[in-house]
Amino acid sequence: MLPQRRIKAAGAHRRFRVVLVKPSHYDDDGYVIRWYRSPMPANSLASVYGLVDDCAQRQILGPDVAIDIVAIDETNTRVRVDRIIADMRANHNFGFVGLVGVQSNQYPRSLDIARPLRAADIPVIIGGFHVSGMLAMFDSVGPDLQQALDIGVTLFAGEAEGRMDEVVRDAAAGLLKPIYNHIDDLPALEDAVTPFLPGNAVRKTIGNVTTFDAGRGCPFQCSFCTIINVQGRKSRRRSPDDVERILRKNFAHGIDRFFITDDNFARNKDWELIFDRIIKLREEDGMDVRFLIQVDTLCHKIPNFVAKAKRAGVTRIFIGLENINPDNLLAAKKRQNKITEYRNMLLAWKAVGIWTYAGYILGFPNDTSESARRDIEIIKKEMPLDVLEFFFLTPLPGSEDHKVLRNRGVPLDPDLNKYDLEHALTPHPNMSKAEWEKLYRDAWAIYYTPQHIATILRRAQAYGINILRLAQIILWFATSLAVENVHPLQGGFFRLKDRHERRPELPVEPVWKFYPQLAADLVVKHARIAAAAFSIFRIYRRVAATSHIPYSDQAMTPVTDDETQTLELFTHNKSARQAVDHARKIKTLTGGAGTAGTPGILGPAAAVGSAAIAETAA
Ligand code: B12
Ligand code: SF4
Repeated sequence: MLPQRRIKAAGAHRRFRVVLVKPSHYDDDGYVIRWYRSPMPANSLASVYGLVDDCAQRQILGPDVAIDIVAIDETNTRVRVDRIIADMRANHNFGFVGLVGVQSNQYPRSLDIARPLRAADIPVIIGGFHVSGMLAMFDSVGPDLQQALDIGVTLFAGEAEGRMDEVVRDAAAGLLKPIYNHIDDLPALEDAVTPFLPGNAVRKTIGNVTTFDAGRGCPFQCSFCTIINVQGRKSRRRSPDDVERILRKNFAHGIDRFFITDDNFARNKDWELIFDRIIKLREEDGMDVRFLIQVDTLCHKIPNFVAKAKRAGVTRIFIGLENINPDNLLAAKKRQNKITEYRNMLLAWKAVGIWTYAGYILGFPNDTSESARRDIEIIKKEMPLDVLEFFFLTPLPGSEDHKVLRNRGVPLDPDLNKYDLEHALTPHPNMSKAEWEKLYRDAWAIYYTPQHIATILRRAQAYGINILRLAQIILWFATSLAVENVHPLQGGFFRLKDRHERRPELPVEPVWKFYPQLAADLVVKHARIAAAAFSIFRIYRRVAATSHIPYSDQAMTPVTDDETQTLELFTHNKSARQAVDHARKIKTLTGGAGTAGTPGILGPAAAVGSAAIAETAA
């Protein structure tokens, strides 16, 4: 029997079964990436679960049909297809299996789960970014989506808020359509159903952290981005009442840490109303809730944004820094990222004691193996960043880059399993595949040296940040790739592997080979983690012992006008120097701003904030 949530329905004599699976994907050896504990529940799963649960509560199939829902996150739970088949068969296949939030890299795994289910005549629906991204960018279904249609899988593109009744009713009537395409009709989120996951699904995560989206959409136009083509460029958002409901519901269950998954919370049009509501919950109702949010590099220019984020309990922010070479940023249409603002922005967050995570993309057209290494060194020296994480520039299905390359006939790696931002998938003008891959692996080692870990902790200590907690996160980011061979965002606690959970194209390994190898891997990996933990803990102890000594360095120095002549960030190449000249011209045009408020090249926030955003978002 599968664990499930039974909705009480007086008099119900039939049960419609919905099994929701958030699939994982295969590692480079072909095994499903699965952990004893994953870091946090998947918001996609919670959103879809909430919507089906809402159908159940409203008894949309009539008072005599109850809806049972099972939620399985494959990153922490083994998907037993045989059991799902047995369970469904016992119920005369009255129900469906939903493969939820399927990313491109999870699409091959999803098809592998779907095949035996379809062979047993169980209705299967796939939704998520791969299906939505492909149908958003192309007029016809390509060969990979066709594979799903050929085995009778239903595809769902777009968002399910307001559309789940139709899907559930069609499935119950045995009339599922091949494709539900709502990509051009994005629903409003005010008063949308609250995402929800039952206790048994949340218990397999670390504990007191969960995810929710307060809004969707981003106004910018980065060419590698899928979000704008799937969720749109207009801000759609949940109401502050909804957000309060989500927070209270979780808080009542002991969950007080949240990752707000909006790709750009700074452009959620109700950010201030939402922060104000959370500030009230924290300051008047005593709810000590804390947040990680994602923002853009101009967010510090929005009046009150940083200050209110602090009061609302934001302790960490994630920024898509992406690169420090303006030519690369321009090539990716990331015009809102101005290197002349980076230090202002980071220092604004640091001044209120908030940690910064930044994503850095390797393999933009102007990158060379040497320039990227030099750029990381510049960041270490001149930018007050805590955690830096690296990605390959990847033409993700759903992005403009993917569409352009495909239309031009550029050879793209055909294995969707690799579209996880951790593989080189296209030819690069300045690097061979091997050089690019080496650069990616080396980048982590170049950033997370013992010396630089000490510097990050020293800086954080000077800003009043909890450095023991930061040291733990650094351990996670510094070791994930080296030890587990996965990006930290795909990581978890204690890797689990089953001999049979392997890509069907690869052979099942014999017992005598598989288990000794698994045991040896476990010993080696845990020895390496222990050694890294010991080394980082020693660094932490050394730094903590100097807490009484004031610390400052180049990265922490407040922004000055003349730093454009001295810092390598602004002088390392021609395009950096041109970016500085451009910023100067804007400063002159906007009336010499920069003499008050946040100092620096572009001047105080309010003076040019909205103009800069309008310029870049246009
Ligand atoms: C939060 C998040 C994470 C979190 C948690 C995972 C999660 N999904 O909650 C973490 C940090 C772990 C993460 C990691 C990764 N992520 Co991520 N993540 C996101 C983010 C920001 C939000 C996801 C979300 O909650 N969206 C809101 C939900 C409601 O939308 P949705 O999933 O599309 O679901 C709706 C519809 O699609 C539909 N639907 C979906 N499923 C189903 C099923 C049925 C039956 C039906 C009817 C409808 C339906 O209804 C839903 C409600 O409207 C998205 C970007 C984004 N804006 O979505 C990236 C995103 C999904 N991630 C992405 C990637 C690449 C990754 C990583 C591979 C990156 C890496 N190398 O580490 C890893 C993979 C790890 C993993 N196991 O998922 C990409 C995927 C792109 C693509 N084409 O595949 C995205 C789009 C970001 C990007 N860079 O473009 N991620
Ligand atoms: S800032 Fe760029 S990458 Fe980030 S969500 Fe917006 S368009 Fe996408």
